[in-house]
Amino acid sequence: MTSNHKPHVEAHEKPLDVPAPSVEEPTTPREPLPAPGDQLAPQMRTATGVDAGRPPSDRAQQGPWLTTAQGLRLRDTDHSLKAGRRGPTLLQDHHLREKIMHFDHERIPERVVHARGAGAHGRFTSNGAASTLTRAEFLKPGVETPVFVRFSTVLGSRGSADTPRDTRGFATKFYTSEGVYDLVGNNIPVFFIQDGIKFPDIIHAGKPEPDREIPQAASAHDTFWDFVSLHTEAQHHTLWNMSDRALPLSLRTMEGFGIHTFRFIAEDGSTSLVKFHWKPKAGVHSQLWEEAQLTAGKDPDFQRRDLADAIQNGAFPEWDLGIQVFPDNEEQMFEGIDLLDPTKLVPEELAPVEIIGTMVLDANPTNYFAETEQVAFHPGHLVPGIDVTNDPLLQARLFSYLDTQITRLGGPNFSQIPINRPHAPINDMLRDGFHQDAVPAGKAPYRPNSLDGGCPFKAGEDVSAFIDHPQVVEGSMVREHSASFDDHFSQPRMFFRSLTPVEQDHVIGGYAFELSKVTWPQIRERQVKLLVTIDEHLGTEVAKRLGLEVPTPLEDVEIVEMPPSPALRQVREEAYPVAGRRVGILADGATSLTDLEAVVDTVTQAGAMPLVVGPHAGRVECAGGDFSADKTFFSASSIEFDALVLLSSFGPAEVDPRVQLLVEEAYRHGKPLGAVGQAGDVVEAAGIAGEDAGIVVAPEATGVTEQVLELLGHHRVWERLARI
Ligand code: HDE
Repeated sequence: MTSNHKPHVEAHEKPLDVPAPSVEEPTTPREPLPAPGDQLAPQMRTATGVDAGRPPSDRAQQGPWLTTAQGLRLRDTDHSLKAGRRGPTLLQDHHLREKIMHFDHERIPERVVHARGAGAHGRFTSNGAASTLTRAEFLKPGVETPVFVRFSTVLGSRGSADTPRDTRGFATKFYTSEGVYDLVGNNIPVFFIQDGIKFPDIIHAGKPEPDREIPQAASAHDTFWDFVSLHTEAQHHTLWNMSDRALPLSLRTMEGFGIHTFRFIAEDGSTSLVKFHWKPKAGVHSQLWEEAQLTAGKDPDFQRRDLADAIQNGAFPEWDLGIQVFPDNEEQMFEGIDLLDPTKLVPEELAPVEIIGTMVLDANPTNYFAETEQVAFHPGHLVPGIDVTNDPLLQARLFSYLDTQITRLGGPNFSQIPINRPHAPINDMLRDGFHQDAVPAGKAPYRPNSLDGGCPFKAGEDVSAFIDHPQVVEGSMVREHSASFDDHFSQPRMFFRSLTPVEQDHVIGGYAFELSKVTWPQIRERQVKLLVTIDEHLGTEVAKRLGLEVPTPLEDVEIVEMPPSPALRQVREEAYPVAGRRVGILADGATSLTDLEAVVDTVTQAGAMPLVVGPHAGRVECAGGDFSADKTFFSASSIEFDALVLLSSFGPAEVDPRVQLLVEEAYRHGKPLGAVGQAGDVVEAAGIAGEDAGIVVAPEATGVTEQVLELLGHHRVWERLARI
């Protein structure tokens, strides 16, 4: 038995390629430390897109000495220049002035929506399946393209928690050889509004109320429900927001959707309409509402931390990119579904998702502000072979994204910020403006010219120019929408009826929670009427929880009965991979080290993350040796684990109340629980029957762990939840 057993490299431990800090302040001058191995910075491209052939670390601070922004070496930065030791500070203190001036301006406006986000670098590899449909170079077989992804919540401020009930943004920047392509999507396949002109309305309604600026990052308040209950087209997205999709467990376990229909243009000029889907290899998993609320308090950075930890530990998140393909006909309809209406999805059973490539996120950003905060996405960042459609929501977005960066990033040159620099040569005739990083040579930033030898020249199709699709347009100028946009109920009904009973219960609970926070009964009544119209069971159950009479459905609403779409469920028959999932292993002085090692090995071999929870930090003496705890009974919380294995009775007389709480919560949240030997007493003390679903009590550690991992493949013990 080894006494320096290290069951797990702690997720929060610094990566091994960074030297450990000394206890005393280091005083010997040295060059800055290299960035940790899990981090990547934007490639060294010039402001005009050229590979500078230098390491990205050249962007970091240089040299061993403290300097001013001008490179002047400084001897002291702790004392301002004063007239005498106790005298006033002198106006001539140029160092104080520079330091404070810069600090005073460190903040920029947060994004007006999607302010809270986390980013990562990676690469996308195309399998070529789309290359017959689009001439986009990065979708040709085997082409690998660097990407930067930013995930976000929508409503909360930059400092808000990661786990509110909300839609998540899923924005990907592809640095292709033909220029930047941005796929700016969400984790929900439909949107609240059909026309972008209403975006300020839905966002004003969802953001904190303007008088008291509450609640933060929450839709459970009067103005949100006032708007959506008066606005029937919002019902579909709202229903998704009340479902488990709005409570993703991790950014690694979310699907992504482009929502709008886009147009692919092939080499031969033929076109097709497509919808984009990101499919996570780790499966689609969510938190329960109680877990999400606990998490917001215990660890508001839960998802951001999870993403960074996973990448740091080499568990790189992966998604397949897929497309649904539709004929590009004049109606732009498919099986009666309007492809230009962003409140509608096309069930996968009608149009299967064809995989066209895979994305791996394999590096953390080096600097949050420089990269994740300053990255600027835009649905109008397109490449040859991909074009937009007339979806009126998408059309408004094409205005908005450039516009917002001017306020947020301080001028029109934001595409020159390192994270936004294309990996293709730029010759744009755009000049000057705040923060101009390029140094344009020549005299003639206009066309045609002869003074600069005619450069830049117009590109032809042969050199992959972007050619606007010559779509035929006609019609009178009107502020109206197409009649096919009027159906607001068929798809919410189809979505609700596609869910399993336990998922439907969560939706009912979501509505009941949110509407119980609404102060005006009139708004509740109005919304419940819409719910009964969507589905009688949904409306009746929510009405019951709100103490309302069940209203009659809206009259004169035509609903098309659509068959359920099992692809929309998260709870599925087949098991998901357990790689990257977190197994809490509770141990103390009475634990046998052999058992502990067996559990850690079994979990590790399955690709999951073992996290040892012990009575105190540092080394814990136990039966047969000692171990080091990743987490402690006083700091660990049940939300940090997807399953638990107990390796002691945590006595001697009564079970440690902190362990009991962990076990009770994990049980309540439907998590698989394993108890080895004497640990069965803990299960009993928590009032849980040993033969209950998802409870494994047995004498042998490896066998218990294997069964727990098998249960984890289904994410939760669903039959247990159905009863709670
Ligand atoms: Fe956005 N949205 N949006 N949006 N959106 C922004 O752009 C906007 C919409 C989405 O990580 C803003 O740079 C309008 C749909 C994501 O940096 C802003 C409309 C979808 C992100 C903006 C929509 C999205 C944004 C704020 C209605 C899913 C975060 C800061 C016409 C397909 C990107 C910024 C990031 C961000 C406007 C609707 C996704 C103001 C006007 C639909 C993922 O330009």
